Amino acid sequence: MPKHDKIFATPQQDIPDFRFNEQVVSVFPDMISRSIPGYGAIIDGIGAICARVAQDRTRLYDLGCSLGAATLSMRRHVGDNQCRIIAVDNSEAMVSRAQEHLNAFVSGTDVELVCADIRDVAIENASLVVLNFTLQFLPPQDRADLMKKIYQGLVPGGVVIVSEKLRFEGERLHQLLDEMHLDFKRANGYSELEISQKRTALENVMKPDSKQQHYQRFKDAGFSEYSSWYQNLNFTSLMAIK
Ligand code: GEK
Repeated sequence: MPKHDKIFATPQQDIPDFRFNEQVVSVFPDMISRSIPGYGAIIDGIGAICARVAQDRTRLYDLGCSLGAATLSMRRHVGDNQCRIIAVDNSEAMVSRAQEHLNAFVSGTDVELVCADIRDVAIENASLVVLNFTLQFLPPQDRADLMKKIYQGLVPGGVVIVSEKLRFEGERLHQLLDEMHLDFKRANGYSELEISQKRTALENVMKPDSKQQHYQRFKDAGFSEYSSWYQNLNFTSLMAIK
């Protein structure tokens, strides 16, 4: 059983910016599944996409891998085609716990776990690159260059998956879907205090884009085919094919 997330359950005087530290790592599976509608379906979908698009002797990247849920899903579905998975996160606490998770399962597919900033990692010979709820944590001005680097590093037919919280350009639509997301969190046992303190902690670190911004970024990077393949309230997963 994953440990229950109670990080924001008691009133805090000064709420520091959210960080992926030891405390977050210890409750992460519970936190992410109670906060992101459709998270489990997206993890399963990443495996299903991987089974179809992974090309022989190429690399699969999981950028911002946290505890390796997407990596494990890819590894379960990739088949025997001599692919290598490269999983990257810049939180040391995440990477060391992810290593324990990966060691718990036997597999014929190599996984290289790297503690680094995804902006500094070379993308080469890739048939699948996954950014599962990671891009939104990158400073907005760095997102276009990362997408260009990914496009350059993909082989023809290679795919990038980008899962994100969405901002909507219509104000009423934005508010409605935002409220429905808060209802989802309430239904999962988060109190008003937890919801509001977490929101404050994330304010400076997580900056969601609109779907239009994502599509424009794919286009500017060189992709001509892209779409959303999953959406639940204001959370989506997009894919683009080189
Ligand atoms: C999952 N993909 O379970 N470089 C490397 N890692 C980063 C950077 C960066 N610049 N910025 C943030 N991260 C996972 C969930 S969580 C999403 C991803 C969430 C890492 C950060 O340390 C954290 O582990 C992850 O991106 C975002 O499928 O918690 O909402």
